[in-house]
Amino acid sequence: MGLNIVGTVDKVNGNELSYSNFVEKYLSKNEPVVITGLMDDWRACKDWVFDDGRPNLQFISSTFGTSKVQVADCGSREFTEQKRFDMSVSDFIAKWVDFSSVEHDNPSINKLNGKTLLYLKDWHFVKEYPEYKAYTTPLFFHDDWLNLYLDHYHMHEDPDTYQKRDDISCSDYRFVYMGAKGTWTPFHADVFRSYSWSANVCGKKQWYFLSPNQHHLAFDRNMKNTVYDIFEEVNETIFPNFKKTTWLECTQDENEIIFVPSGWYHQVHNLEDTISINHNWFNGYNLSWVWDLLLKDYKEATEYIEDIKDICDDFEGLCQRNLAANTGMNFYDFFKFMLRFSFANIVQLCHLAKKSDDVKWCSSVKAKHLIFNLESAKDIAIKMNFTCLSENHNITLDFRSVLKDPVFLKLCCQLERTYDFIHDQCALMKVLVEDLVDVGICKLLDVVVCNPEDLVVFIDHVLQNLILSSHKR
Ligand SMILES: O=C(O)CCC(=O)C(=O)O
Repeated sequence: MGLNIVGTVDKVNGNELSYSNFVEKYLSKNEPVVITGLMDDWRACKDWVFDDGRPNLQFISSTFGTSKVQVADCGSREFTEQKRFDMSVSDFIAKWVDFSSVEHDNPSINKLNGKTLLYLKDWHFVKEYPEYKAYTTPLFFHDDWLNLYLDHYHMHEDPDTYQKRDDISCSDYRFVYMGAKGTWTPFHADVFRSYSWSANVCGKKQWYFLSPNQHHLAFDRNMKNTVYDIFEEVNETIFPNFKKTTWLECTQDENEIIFVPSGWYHQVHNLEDTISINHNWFNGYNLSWVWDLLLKDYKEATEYIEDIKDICDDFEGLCQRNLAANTGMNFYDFFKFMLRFSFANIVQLCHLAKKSDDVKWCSSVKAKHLIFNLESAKDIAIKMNFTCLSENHNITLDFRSVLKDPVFLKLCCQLERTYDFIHDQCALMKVLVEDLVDVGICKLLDVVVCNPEDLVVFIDHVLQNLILSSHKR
């Protein structure tokens, strides 16, 4: 039975789309879109591609060949993913060239010998080659708290896995993907239920999207696993509702960028030899997706070891450790992340209030954005308040010492640059720490936040004070 395709994805010219339109139509509505016209100046599009659109594999192999990367075997499944192994870029490219020459002589080789079809995935290219500047992140995707955070902090630090701290695999979510025609990615939703964007440097991809309000239809009876390949013969006994699903389909061409919203399950096929760049990211608009996933995974982690609860000294600690191991972060990691971003948004807002002579400063687009961010952090803190986090106060951040932390101040400066760039359309400017911390926020300096409830009170306090004081000017 084929898929029931009911629509396609909007395609818009990025040069005719304003940031506020992108937010209004796609980011806040959580709808996919393909954006054209934003990759003209990318170095990757010149260096990595021949004039006829084929990937310049020789260039990539000779320039980056020694890098160690993860390669998926598209013909073999391991649990819910394709089987992966490590390889050097030059070995991967040698096998790709070899495969393509065989395939050229025998076009049906894909089906005969699917095991040879290799797909390079999740190459942390920017981390490995920071000086090379293969591309610039388009304006629409700049408000990226995930990668900004990981440039300054670790998402999860566990004494047991201390030696792995510098492991490049969780250092950021900025990737290069490369694969021959026929390579593909099985049905999934993205890590942390983040947004992603994916840009075709060369080649063509076919995307199949299932909207979040239908994702339950693709799960098994226990809501544990989804279908692996939407084109295989789906077993009706295991997946009784799959036949009711309806799909969006979309072809993404060379030099087009697709925005994948939070929680949309998708499957992707390379219709030609393809190289793509993609980022996973989240911000104030989809933070609630991250929290909802953590809560769901926490419940599953707890249920899984329920039978040892009575004999376990620190059952809650074990659940949080398992959550971090499975999902990549636990409640405490996420709360710390939220605190730092809430503080950073408060610093920006105070700075904006201080430097503006206009009493209407808080109705500027930038101020509204910062207020929105704080409101969404507050909404999540309210939800978090009903969890174990409200009882176990083992996270304490006081505003005064956070403001003295050079790493936090660097993050703040980057966030300020980001919002200047997005809203004032000025080039990415250096922001000085001295400008930022001179914020006249003395009254806030003694605030100490230990739990979600404190965070809610703090955000309310800041918003009321700043906005009230702007009316009094
Ligand atoms: O390009 C691919 O094969 C998969 C990309 C993907 O799933 C994503 O960007 O979310």
